[in-house]
Amino acid sequence: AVADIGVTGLAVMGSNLARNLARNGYTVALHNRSWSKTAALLEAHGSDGEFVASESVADFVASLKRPRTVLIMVKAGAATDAVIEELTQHLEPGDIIVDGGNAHFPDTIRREKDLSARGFHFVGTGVSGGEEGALNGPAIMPGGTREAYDTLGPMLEKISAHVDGVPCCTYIGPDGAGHYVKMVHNGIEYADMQLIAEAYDLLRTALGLSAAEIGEIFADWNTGDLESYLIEITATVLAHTDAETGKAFVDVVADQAEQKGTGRWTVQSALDLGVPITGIAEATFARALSGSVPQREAARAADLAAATAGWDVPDRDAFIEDVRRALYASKVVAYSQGFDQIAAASAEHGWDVDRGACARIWRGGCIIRARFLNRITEAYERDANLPLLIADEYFASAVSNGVESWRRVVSQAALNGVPVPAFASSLAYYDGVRAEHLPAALIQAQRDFFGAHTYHRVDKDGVFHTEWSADRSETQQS
Ligand code: NBP
Repeated sequence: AVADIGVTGLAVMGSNLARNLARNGYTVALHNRSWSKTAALLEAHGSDGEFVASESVADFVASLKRPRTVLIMVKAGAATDAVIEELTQHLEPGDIIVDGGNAHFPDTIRREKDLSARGFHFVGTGVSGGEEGALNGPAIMPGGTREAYDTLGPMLEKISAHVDGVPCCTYIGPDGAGHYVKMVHNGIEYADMQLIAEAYDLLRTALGLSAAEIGEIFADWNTGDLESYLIEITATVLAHTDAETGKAFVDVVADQAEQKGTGRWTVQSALDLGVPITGIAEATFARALSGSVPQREAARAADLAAATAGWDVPDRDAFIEDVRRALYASKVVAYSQGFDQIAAASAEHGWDVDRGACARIWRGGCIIRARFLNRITEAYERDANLPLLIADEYFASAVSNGVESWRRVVSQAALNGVPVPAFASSLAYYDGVRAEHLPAALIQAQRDFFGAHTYHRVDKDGVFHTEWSADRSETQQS
C-alpha cells in the first residue's frame, strides 16, 4: 500500500483533482467504473506525478495507506450511493470516504449518519472552480468530523487555490455543512450573474452602446470595488465576436438561461428556514422566466403595452457611475442575504459555521472570487455574530453611499420597461430591513380577523385577539 489518497470517478473533475494531488507530491490511487477513463488519464498525464491505477475496487482500496482516504468524484445522486456501497465492502472502520460531487446537503447528512454508524468517516465536500479550478487550485469546503479533517485537511489545503499564501480550504463543520456552504456559494453566484446581466442590459438599452463598448466599461469596473472573476469574464465575453456571423457573440446566444439546480436548492432551503434571500430567488426565477418560451411568445403575441417614457440620459458618464454603484449595492445585499442563510442553517443544524472563514476561502479558486470578500471576512472578524452584513460599519457606508444611484437606476428602469428584478428586489430588501415600521402590522390584523391568529401589541406584553365578528372587544390570550 503506497498511495496517500485514492480518487474514484475520473471524468473531468476527478481527473483534474487527481492530477492536482499528484503534482503536489501525493501518490494517487486511481479508479473509474470503466477502465477507458483511467487509461486515458494515464496516457495523457501519467507523467504529472505518482499514480497507482486499479481496475477493481478491491485492488484500488488495497493500494491505499491507512487510514485509507478515498475521494469520490462521480455524478451526484444514485451513482454516489452505489460507489459508497461498493467501497464499504473493502474499506475498514476508521477509513475516510470523501464525496467531492455536488451532493444535495440532506443526502450528505443521511450518508454521514449511516457511515459513521458503521465506523467510517464521511466527508461531504464542496469543490468550486470547475475543471480549471480542480486542476490548478479550487476553493474547497469540507464538512465532516474534525478527526477526518486532521488527516484529509492538509492534502486538500495544499491542492486548493491560495490567496496571499492562505489556502482556500478550511474545515466548515459537521456532516452536511460543507455541501450546504457550497450550495449557498452557487446561489450567490446566480445572484451575482443576474445583477451583472441587468447592469449590461441597462447600459445597452439606455445608452445604446455596443456589447464591445460595454465590455470596456466592465473591464474598467474590474479595477475597482467590483473587481472579481465574474466581472472579468463578462468583459471578455462582451468583447468576443462570433466568427460565423461577425456579430457580437452575446447576440447570437439564445436568451434562455439554464440551471443545474443548486440555485433552486438554495431557495428551497431558504424558504424552509424563513430567510429572505430575495436576490438569489429573483435570479433563479429570472432564469426560469427566460426559459418560459410559450409564456414569452404569448405575451409578445398579446402585444402587451409598454407605456414607457422614452429614455433620455442627459449625462452618459453619470449614468454609468449610477449603474456601477447600484450594482455594487445590490451585490452586497445579495451576499448579505446568503450569509444570513448560512447562519440560519448553521444554527438549525448545530454546525457552528464561521462565516468569515467562508468569505476567506471564496477569495480564490471559485466562481465568485472577488476583492470585496476580504471586506466580508474583516466584518465577521469585527463581530463573529454580526446579525446583518450590511449593518457592519464598512458595508453600511458602502451601501448608503450608493443608495441615491440605486434609486435612480431602479426607478428609471421601471419607467422605461427594462426588467431589473435583482436590482429592484435588493433595493426593496434594503428599504424593508431598515424601515422603522413595516405594514406587517396590517397583515397581523388581517390574520387575526379571518383566522383568529392573534397579534402582539406595541405598547404592552402578551398575545391578543379582537372579536371581529362580535363587538370587536379585545381579549388577552393565556
Ligand atoms: P460527471 O458528473 O459527468 O460524472 C461522470 C463520472 O461518474 C464518470 O466517472 C462515471 O463513470 C461515473 N459514474 C456514473 Br455517471 N455512474 C456511476 C455509477 N453508477 N457507478 C460508478 N461510477 C459512476 O463528472 P464530472 O463533471 O467530472 O463531475 C463529478 C462530480 O463533481 C459531480 O458530482 C459534479 O456535480 C461535481 N462537480 C462538477 C463541477 C464541474 O464544473 N463539472 C464542479 C464542481 C463539482 P464512467 O466513466 O464509467 O461512466
